[in-house]
Amino acid sequence: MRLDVLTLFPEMFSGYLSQSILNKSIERGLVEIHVHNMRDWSTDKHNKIDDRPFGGGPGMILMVEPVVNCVRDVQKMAPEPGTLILTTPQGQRLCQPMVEDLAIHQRFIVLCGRYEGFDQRVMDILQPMEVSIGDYILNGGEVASMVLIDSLVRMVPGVLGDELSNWDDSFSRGNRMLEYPQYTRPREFEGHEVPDVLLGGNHGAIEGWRKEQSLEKTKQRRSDLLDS
Ligand code: 6GU
Repeated sequence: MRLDVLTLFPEMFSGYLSQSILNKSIERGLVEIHVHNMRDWSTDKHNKIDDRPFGGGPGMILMVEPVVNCVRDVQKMAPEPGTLILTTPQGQRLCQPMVEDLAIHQRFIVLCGRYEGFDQRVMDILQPMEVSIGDYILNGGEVASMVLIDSLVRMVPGVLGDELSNWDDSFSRGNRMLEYPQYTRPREFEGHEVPDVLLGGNHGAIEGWRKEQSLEKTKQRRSDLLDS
């Protein structure tokens, strides 16, 4: 999977990209991530990339020309132009089935929104898929892009140790339940004990207990998941 990120704050990605799962996946050649500074596509001598909105109002708007030029140039950096995604609170809300559908693709270009947003003609011309990560406002699309990238990368075969686990995670099409509780050593801590069933070695009983725990937790916390 190849991801190209277009942002005005490329340094925000360096900590994220050096994190172990991602870094290993990049070293092993499973994932390629390129971060581009949209400012490099400025057409102005002061490196300007935003301007005041026509009609007035607060904030600055990302200009159409540098953004469109940047996307077109980056599209040409690989054999296929890829799926163009724009992170914006006005987008379709990200969910695990959407991640599963997207993860089939080999290449993505992720445009990170900033300020009061993009000139509408960016969306009209490039027709990106617009994605939000939830009903709250962030200072920019960068953190949302990292969330999206993180969710996509873990679907790439080989990135996780256990190949099946990602298609069976909570919220996926294959599993509408929250996870059951897990324990490790010690068996007792400050009077809190590990449930006996997990220590007994009866795999049928363990599986039954886990299903029951998952169902109970889902009923209590996320009964909406059981409706679908
Ligand atoms: Cl994608 N961007 C911003 N700025 N805020 C958000 C978001 C995206 N998703 C949720 N809130």
